[in-house]
Amino acid sequence: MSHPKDAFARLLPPKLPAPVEAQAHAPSNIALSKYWGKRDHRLNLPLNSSLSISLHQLGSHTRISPSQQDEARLNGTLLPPESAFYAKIFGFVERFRRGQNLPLSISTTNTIPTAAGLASSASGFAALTRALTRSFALNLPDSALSELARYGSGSACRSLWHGFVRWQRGENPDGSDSIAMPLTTRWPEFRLAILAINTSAKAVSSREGMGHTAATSPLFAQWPATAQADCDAIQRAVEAKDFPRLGALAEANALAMHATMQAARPALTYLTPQSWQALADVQALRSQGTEVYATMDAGPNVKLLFEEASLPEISRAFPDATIIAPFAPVPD
Ligand code: 2P0
Repeated sequence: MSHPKDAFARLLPPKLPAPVEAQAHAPSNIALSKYWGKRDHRLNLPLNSSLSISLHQLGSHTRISPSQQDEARLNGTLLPPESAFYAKIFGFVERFRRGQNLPLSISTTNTIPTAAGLASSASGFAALTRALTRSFALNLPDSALSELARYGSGSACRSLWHGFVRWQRGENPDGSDSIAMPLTTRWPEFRLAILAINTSAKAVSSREGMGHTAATSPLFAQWPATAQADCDAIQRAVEAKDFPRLGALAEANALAMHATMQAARPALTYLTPQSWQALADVQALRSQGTEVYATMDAGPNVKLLFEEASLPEISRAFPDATIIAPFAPVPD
């Protein structure tokens, strides 16, 4: 059976023009209903839709210029060509170039504080996609950029916009409708807080972790339908600005995802005793009347969801938290 054409073959001209200097910024994002499992590895297609909130100014800034030879910098440091990070960046760039000899110098700065220990692949691939399309003068809509970014990292397709973003699972075999779109709801009082539990690199990548969970966890069979229903319900809660419903669904969705990992064989454990303590603290605050909920990704750090009115209680309970106002104006 022949493969359907990938997005690069469909959306890019056969021959790229000479690159020019270009730059782009993309925000990081946190999923309120998660992506954890693929239905197609080659096209990087998810089993279910997911819904995220972007992290305002926390994200990646990427600058591209024509060069004598390929080179990449991360936060100002030149990456050795044999490093995994360099291979990831130029593996993705090669999808654009498809063998054409167009060497580039790529410099990425992450505005996510490294201390927050957050994965930056979502914002990194979204910023790289936007910067590459500018450098090669590709006049593509954001929906096409979302599709291209998805090949770098699934979660990157949600990082092309600020605010709430839904990645639609899609149905087409070529993945052309598996793209993200921003929701129109603006929620200026919505807040996130990042509790940095552990900032060192994780031992098991998301990609490996979701593959292992899908392959070995007996609980995984329940996951795609649960996650799809959560995504739809969370979108309705966002549109209704029903914060307690949104928070409860997001927390339950995150715990269900971690339950699938816990049941994997061998178990995949990203949450540490400190993560669980933070969850207990969140639940204690809630029992005292503060509307705060938690979500966790493929790592030990805990992210809190709340509204501006609860900020004094959150700051008192978690004085070291990084607070994010996702709907604050974004400077140019
Ligand atoms: C999410 N995560 O929805 C989920 C929740 C981690 C936990 O998307 O294989 O790095 O590159 O498509 O995008 C992380 O997965 O995985 C992720 P690939 P990606 O935010």
